[in-house]
Amino acid sequence: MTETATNSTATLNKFEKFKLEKDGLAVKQEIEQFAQIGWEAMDETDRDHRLKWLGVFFRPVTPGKFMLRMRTPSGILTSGQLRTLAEVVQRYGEDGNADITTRQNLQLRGIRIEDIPDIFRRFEQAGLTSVQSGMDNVRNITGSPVAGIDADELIDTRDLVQQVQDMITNSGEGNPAFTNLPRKFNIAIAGCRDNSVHAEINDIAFVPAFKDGVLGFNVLVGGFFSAKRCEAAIPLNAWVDPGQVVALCQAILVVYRDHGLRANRQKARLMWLIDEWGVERFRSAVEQQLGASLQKAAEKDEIAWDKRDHIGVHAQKQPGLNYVGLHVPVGRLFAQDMFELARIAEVYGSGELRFTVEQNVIIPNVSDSRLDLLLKEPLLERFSVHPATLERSLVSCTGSQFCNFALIETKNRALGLIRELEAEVSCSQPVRIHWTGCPNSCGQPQVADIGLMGTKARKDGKTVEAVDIYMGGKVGKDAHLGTCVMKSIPCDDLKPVLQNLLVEHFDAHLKEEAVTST
Ligand code: SRM
Ligand code: SF4
Repeated sequence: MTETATNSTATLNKFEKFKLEKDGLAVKQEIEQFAQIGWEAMDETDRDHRLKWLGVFFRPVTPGKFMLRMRTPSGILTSGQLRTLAEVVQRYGEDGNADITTRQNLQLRGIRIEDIPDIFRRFEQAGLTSVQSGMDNVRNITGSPVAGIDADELIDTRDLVQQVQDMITNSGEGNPAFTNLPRKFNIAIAGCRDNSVHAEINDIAFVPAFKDGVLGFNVLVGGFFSAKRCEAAIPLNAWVDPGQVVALCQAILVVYRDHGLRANRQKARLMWLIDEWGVERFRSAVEQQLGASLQKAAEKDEIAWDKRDHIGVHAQKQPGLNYVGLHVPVGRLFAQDMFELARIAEVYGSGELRFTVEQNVIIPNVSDSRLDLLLKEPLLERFSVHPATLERSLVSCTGSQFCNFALIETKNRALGLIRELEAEVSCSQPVRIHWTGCPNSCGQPQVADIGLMGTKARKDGKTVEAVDIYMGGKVGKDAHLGTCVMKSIPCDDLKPVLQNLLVEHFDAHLKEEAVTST
């Protein structure tokens, strides 16, 4: 890493200092020792921060019970891998469960540090990795959840996503070249027509585009959410052939690693560097690093559809085969659910499963003749192929049950409230309601029709859990971010407010009203 004028050692924040003292990935060699001494005896920086380079997250809310964040490129797992993860949750996860995340990924909970070495051995045998999934690393790389099976896809992005992950993580071994970025980093590759990865909110996004009759990608850069600022990605004015995707990611990461701003963690995401330099200078620096000129962006991209949620039964591009999208309420899974999903994928499909950024699961490759039986499986009573209209599009971050940044409880409240609303309001169209427990925006309220961001408010002289309300997020074609329209609504007062919004903006009717008017 070179030191730029903006990044002199004197101005380094405490995170930059501890990264310089010892690379995050170094804890890989110490994991057996941590397991022996236990979490209470560990050095605090190793425990609270550096372990995240291995995907192991200390949870101050449940001290001693860690969270394990996997990497599942494009959200794809085999049934064998899911079974391994189910065994980990069942055997090692005290009060364990798992959550499907907003990056098509899985997080396991209730894990003890004593069990990590054994768990990592199991991961290795199963071809799984959790490396570099937290802190100043590149997060799980998202791709279309129906890549390779989508009847209307343009580019099958599965291999590309895997190759980018392999480049960044040295095929899961860990790669010191990219373990000291200025901040977290998100990459998405869309080969579909509906932008099913939320390209606009990634630091680098590839969207399909034709240039002179050749199919490749236009490149967007700098999209991010943070507590201080949220920005949609902007065009890099570059078009690349699929064969250049890995090299371009590498070049951008090197430029960001070596020149990204490090003084203030609230101003360290890629967009801040692009702001400081201007996109032209940034593009030139990337070209220099790449050792080649970038072609100008194609005039238009091929994102022409509204975003699909992939729930239900859909014919694949392979004749006679279908993918079946199951709705997993707020993404929460227990070990038994994971075993069942693995079994179902094997019995009815090809033994593959895929997660979506809406925190749901897809079973691909189900033949026409097996569909009826699959649809009768008891698990589908809870993980439905035709969920209730409002619950269908509900997304929620972790919230205060496990996350110490949270200002409110999210998942349980989100589910409880949506079921009450569903009983009282009839809505003919899905409304994408996203909950996020604090301004970090992991639940992506800015992409939602109605986004709910946790905050605190005063009510009757007391501090209570509340939300700021966002509206206007558009996904798919012409995606753009929603904005805050109401502030500090106490959660206890939220139901009538949401009812009004649904009636006024989404053509919903109060059920009582509907009955009296007929
Ligand atoms: Fe996030 C930090 C959970 C997607 C922005 N996020 C956290 C931590 C690690 C905080 C912590 O240590 O407790 C949360 C872990 C809680 C837990 O126990 O589960 C957490 N983030 C999540 C997940 C699990 C939410 C979910 O329920 O799905 C998502 C995991 C994705 C994955 O598999 O890797 C998750 N986080 C996101 C997204 C959405 C996305 O990527 O599309 C964002 C906004 C997009 C972005 O990053 O630009 C997001 N998370 C943040 C931020 C704010 C980043 C910033 O630049 O300021 C933080 C705080 C930080 O990094 O300092 C954060
Ligand atoms: Fe935690 Fe806040 Fe992210 Fe929710 S949005 S998971 S509360 S950091």
